[in-house]
Amino acid sequence: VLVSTADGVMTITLNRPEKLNAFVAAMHGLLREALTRAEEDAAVRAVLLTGAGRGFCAGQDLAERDMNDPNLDLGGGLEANYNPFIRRLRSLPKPVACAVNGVAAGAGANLALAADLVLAARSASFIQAFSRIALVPDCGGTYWLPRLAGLQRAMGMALLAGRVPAEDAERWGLIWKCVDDDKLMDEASALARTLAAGPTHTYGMIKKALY
Ligand code: LHQ
Repeated sequence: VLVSTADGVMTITLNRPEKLNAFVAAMHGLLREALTRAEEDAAVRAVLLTGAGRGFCAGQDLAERDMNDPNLDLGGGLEANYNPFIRRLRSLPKPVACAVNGVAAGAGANLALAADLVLAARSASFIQAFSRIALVPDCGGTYWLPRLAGLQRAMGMALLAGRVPAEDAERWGLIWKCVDDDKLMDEASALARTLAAGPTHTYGMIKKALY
């Protein structure tokens, strides 16, 4: 995970591009640290989340877990790592933008959708991949998907686990905006800087009120 701060914006980049930034255990600690700093450091007035390489995040690294182990405690991992991170993003009293630079699957899709404003590259897509491996959507998906996109679209995404292109995601209200690939990072940085220049305390209250 790469973390840098400039112009009031903390940029957090998931950085395992060769595995489409799939989550391994070490990433959770680094993300926790970054969010603590984002919370505490007055110089951070907005957060921008993105991924390195051609993907945003392919969810949990499936090679890290033996999915056939009958004693595997996936719920424990969610409670310890994923769910607190999602809740902290939502409740951070500063705005969080996300630049979805490529495919966002499983936990990766719902992490992207946990940002306050989501931009996605036209070539990016969202996959509720969970049911492909006999899991229920996690990381807030069952709560947020029907609220963002409506119950039928949420149901279709969760049951069929298909790829939802960024343009559909925008049309469905899953995300704020779909932009041309070569404009994504410029637009996302401009958006994050605009947020960083705004009334941080008020933004925090707006988030609280809307959520
Ligand atoms: C991966 C992954 C991956 C490891 C691509 N793991 N290597 C679960 C358990 C516990 C707690 C929390 O919550 C969860 C929720 C989840 O996140 S469940 C869902 C997990 N994710 C998936 O099921 C998605 C799996 N990935 C895919 O279906 C494809 O990779 C997508 C559709 C995302 C992208 O396809 P392509 O663009 O064709 O890329 P690729 O499949 O060739 O992937 C590139 C590399 O990344 C490849 O490695 P390799 O060494 O062969 O080049 C993949 O194995 C690796 N990779 N996702 N989740």
